[in-house]
Amino acid sequence: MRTARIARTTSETDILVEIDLDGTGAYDVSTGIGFLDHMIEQFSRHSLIDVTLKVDGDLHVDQHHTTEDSALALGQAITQALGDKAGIGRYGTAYSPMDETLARVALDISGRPYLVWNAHFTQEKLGELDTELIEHWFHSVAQTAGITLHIEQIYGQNNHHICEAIYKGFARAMRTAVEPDPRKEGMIPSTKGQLGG
Ligand SMILES: [Mn+2]
Repeated sequence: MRTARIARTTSETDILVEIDLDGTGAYDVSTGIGFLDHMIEQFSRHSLIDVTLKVDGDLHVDQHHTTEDSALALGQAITQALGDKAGIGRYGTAYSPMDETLARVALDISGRPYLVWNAHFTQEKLGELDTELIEHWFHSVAQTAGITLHIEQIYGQNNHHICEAIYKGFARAMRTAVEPDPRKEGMIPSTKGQLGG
């Protein structure tokens, strides 16, 4: 079973995350930030990874800890559920259109965390979410999931579309990367013999 459950409590946030990499895209997300919930729900639905994510964070301070820790915990769960990564596709790429916007996401579950971010928001907020935290969310998930993650907004104007196209592209690229490849039959997809970084 490629599942994981992480409970993580700090002085800033109290988090529970459960995932099933071989799910159906069923989700139960509540971070206290509506727009962030909407994005993580898109991630689940389009990756087919089941995601339960409950965050009780210090939103009276600001949204930083809640946003960051939701991504750190989700990434940690992905790492735990993948185990030794035997038999997975490892790489994923998606072009993600949404109305006037086109985003591209390319990733490698390499064990080497890296974020290349080439997207720009022209609004300070999407709903209640500070848009500067979106890049930070992807940086954080890349760190704990061990993903080399390249995200590009090729074009687009509407900030909601830009953000949603990126999350959906990330979801579809992750779906490809975590999917078992029957031709690999339990092989570690690296000539190094490991994908631990
Ligand atoms: Mn939307």
